[in-house]
Amino acid sequence: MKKILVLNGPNLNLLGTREPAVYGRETLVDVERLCRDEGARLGVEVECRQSNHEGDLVDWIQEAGDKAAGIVINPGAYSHTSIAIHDAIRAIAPLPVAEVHLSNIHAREPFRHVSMVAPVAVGMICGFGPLGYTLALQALAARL
Ligand code: CA2
Repeated sequence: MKKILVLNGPNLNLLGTREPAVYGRETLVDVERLCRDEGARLGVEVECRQSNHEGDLVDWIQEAGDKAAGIVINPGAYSHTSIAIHDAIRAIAPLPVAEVHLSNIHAREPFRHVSMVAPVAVGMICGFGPLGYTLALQALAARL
């Protein structure tokens, strides 16, 4: 069975504990369960990982180049700053990467309007909360 890696970046381990008005009430455990359930429905294996460290995300993106059919990534605040994550995604091309954000980054502070990941992603979904992860999984599964 083909595998899709779902990666979450810094502070997303805090989901459901603070800032519910921005990020909702669902925890990371809830979001990861939603992703695995959607994977089962789509007939793909979903493996979920979260890290607060940029290098972990870079290592996992590189690994996925050998063992996964695609990546769904919410790079958190690294979306706006990380040339390292941009380069790692470029390095595994043409493996498809879908970028997800829970919040609508374009309706927030100007520093969130730019994503370093968007130019190397096949697409980006933002503003739909956890549903965005399921939409991204559907989009990747449709390409397999
Ligand atoms: O909207 C998103 O998914 C973000 O990637 C979330 C990041 C933020 O830096 C991006 O601009 C947009 C922040 C994740 C922080 O998550 C928290 C969750 C609960 C409490 C505090 C932070």
